[in-house]
Amino acid sequence: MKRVITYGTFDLLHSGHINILRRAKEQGDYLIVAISTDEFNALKGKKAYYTFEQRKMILEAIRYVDLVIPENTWEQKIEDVQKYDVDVFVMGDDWEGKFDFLKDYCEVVYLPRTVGISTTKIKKDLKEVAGKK
Ligand code: C2G
Repeated sequence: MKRVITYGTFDLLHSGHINILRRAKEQGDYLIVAISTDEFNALKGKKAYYTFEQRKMILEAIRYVDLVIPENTWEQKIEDVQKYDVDVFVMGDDWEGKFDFLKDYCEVVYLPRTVGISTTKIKKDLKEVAGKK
């Protein structure tokens, strides 16, 4: 059983998120997703539209996802990799190189981001539509 982990906010779920989750699952047999808590998002300078509980429930409904855990800190990754016996760590390549320290503990894979979609773009586009009404 090859175990994979990935991290993120996953707010306003979109095709870019689904693409990374599908490709992360393809790296093994079991995918763990660590979702940023609302408090950790504040540390990341992000304010998610959906609460942690809502984002957790949505991610748990995705066929590629086997387990959802909270991401509370930047420093929990090594502990998570050991605690969940992870073989592969996956992130989008906007994080290329940032988590190479995990190479001492598991395989580290950065996958190309999906071009043209982001939660920020969704929020911006919706604001423009609302402004035109
Ligand atoms: N992503 C993607 N393509 C997009 C948008 C996002 O592949 N168009 C990927 C990101 O690269 C990331 C994942 O989807 O791997 C989740 O993205 P975010 O929710 O924006 O997560 P982020 O804020 O980058 O948090 O400790 C790591 C952080 O929690 C990562």
